[in-house]
Amino acid sequence: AAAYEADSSGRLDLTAEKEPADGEKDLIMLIDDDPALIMFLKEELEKNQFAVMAFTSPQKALKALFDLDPCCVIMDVHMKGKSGLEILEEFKQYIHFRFIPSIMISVDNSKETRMRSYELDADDFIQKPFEIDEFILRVRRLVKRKKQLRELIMLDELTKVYTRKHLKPAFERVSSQMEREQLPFSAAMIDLDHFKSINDRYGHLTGDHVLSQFAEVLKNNLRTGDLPFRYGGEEFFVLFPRTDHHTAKHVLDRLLEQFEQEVFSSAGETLTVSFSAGISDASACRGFEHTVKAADHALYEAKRMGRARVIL
Ligand code: GH3
Ligand code: MG
Ligand code: MG
Ligand code: MG
Repeated sequence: AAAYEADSSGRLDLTAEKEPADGEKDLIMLIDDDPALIMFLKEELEKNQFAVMAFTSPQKALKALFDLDPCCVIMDVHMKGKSGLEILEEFKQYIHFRFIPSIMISVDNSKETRMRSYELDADDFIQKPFEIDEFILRVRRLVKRKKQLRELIMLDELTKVYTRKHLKPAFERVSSQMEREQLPFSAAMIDLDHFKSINDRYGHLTGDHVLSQFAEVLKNNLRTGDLPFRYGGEEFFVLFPRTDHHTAKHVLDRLLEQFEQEVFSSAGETLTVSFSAGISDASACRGFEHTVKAADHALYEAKRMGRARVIL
């Protein structure tokens, strides 16, 4: 994020880049079976303000991808156990992977390997050994481009959560993944309370501000693998992979408590807002429609019982 910092003469420097805190750094996933190369790359990438998670085992990397949401995946083509090209194919199963740049690295610069990488839609192929400054530059530009593209295509402009058209495909992918791994997963439908009266009393700009602020608090309360969507005007849907419905309720109870403490001000008045939510056990439901229906039904119960609550 750009920071506007005054220099010693008090002038503002609009180009100054603040060093991001550790938690805000873009995470790069590095997969290679050569520990020496990993050490070297990790150090160089960290010097360039990236956070790095390195894996020597492709299987472990594949499992971790789900929770990490990296900004870039760099992987070796030839490794023990599984080839980088096989992993690339498996990574494609994940919803956001389309927008995570993948860079293949290899001493094997044969035309066949390069062709296979590009066929599998790798974003770049870099032969080892490489010049590190050029390498960093290639990583940087891919990360930046894919971020812009991902935001433009997938996120709702006002709230910066996924748009509704991505919900069903995401559900199908998560669902088959959870079935394969025999893990529970849950879903929630959230609806802001008395939102029409907020618009009516304070105007649509205040309403918009409340919506984007809600989405911000929502994202801050979710874990990396959780997926938030804008379902309709003031309705949101969340997929919680690897989460049973009691845990999902706990997450939303905490979110509600936090959101109710947000104080908004408009035209000299202050207001607070609540939401109601319904949770469904997606692993026990029969498919997407059934899961939405069950969450919707629980939401209806929450409204009926007086709003500002989360119902299973
Ligand atoms: P309930 O507690 O029963 O949910 O009442 P409600 O007023 O929230 O429900 P209702 O569905 O009647 O109203 C939803 C309102 O949300 C109506 C619509 O004008 C408003 N809305 C939908 N999208 C947007 C938006 O993007 N910005 C703003 N400011 N308002 C929006
Ligand atoms: Mg190797
Ligand atoms: Mg509504
Ligand atoms: Mg509402």
